[in-house]
Amino acid sequence: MKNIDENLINISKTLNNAIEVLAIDENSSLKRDILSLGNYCENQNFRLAVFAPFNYGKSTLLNALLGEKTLPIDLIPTTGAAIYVKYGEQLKTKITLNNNKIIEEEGTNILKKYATLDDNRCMNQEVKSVEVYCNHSLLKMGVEFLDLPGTNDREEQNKLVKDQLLTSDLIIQVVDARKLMTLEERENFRDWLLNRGINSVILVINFLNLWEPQEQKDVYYRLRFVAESFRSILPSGFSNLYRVDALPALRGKLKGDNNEVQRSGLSMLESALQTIIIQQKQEQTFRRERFETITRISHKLI
Ligand SMILES: Nc1nc2c(ncn2[C@@H]2O[C@H](COP(=O)(O)OP(=O)(O)O)[C@@H](O)[C@H]2O)c(=O)[nH]1
Ligand SMILES: [Mg+2]
Repeated sequence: MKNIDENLINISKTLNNAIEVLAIDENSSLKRDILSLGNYCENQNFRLAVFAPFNYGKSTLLNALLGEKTLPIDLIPTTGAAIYVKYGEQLKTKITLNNNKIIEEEGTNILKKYATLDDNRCMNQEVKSVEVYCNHSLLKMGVEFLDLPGTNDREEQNKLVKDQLLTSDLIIQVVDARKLMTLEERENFRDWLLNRGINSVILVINFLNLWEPQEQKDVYYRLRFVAESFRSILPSGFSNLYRVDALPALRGKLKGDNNEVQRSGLSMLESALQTIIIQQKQEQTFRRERFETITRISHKLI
């Protein structure tokens, strides 16, 4: 469990009361940021989010970490909601609609109906939140995964991703080894994360296995150079760059083939994540810094 800072919760409650009294518009950025603040302070779990354009293997990577094909993956833009994956004994999905109706179902089939994009690549407007409960050791430690839509599609999805990044404790930015981080991705990394005070970021290179062995070394070396130019703040001694071939990793997990999982790079990421999360959760000032970041952003909007 993470240290919940009662002072921060009180400040956030006061701000929430203030926006009620002032009857601030439902859709204003200020109201959204203050709601984010409350959500961030009260969430007892450590939230790990994935961030990248669509089709970079974000959902596949989370499935590989989970060791199950839990989240929807496809060649077309798929993830159509912020999907929180939390600990539960049985695999179960809970959908909360905007009218506060709750739909709960065993398994994850229901995600297709409520949490994937429609034929026009739009999100389901009825849905308020999507939670999946899974029995997994990392989740049992008080971690939750957050699967997000891709960033290079529609403005509505971009807005959702930007809000969700603010309330995530650690972010994995997935990089496609075939593209070496486009200018847009580098700008997003800077503008959506670092410039907003979100510094706990890890880069994970996917699709490196599609290159020849010598080319893999060159691509890795060039991405190492890019990763070093970003000031990620992680516990000392940890790299901010990992290589994971997400699909082979998932296949290895599904078959129980440890060698394949090892070769895919997943084992190395898993052990780094475990230690980084344990250390960050012990850090007293961790939440406070992000709280200050969110209030600073809100302040600029007033
Ligand atoms: N060949 C290959 N395909 C992958 C890999 N990772 C993901 N994919 C495929 O890429 C497509 C998009 O993956 P998905 O996880 O839905 O991407 P997302 O939009 O970023 O969540 C799917 O068809 C995956 O099977 C990989 O490591 N190698
Ligand atoms: Mg996805």
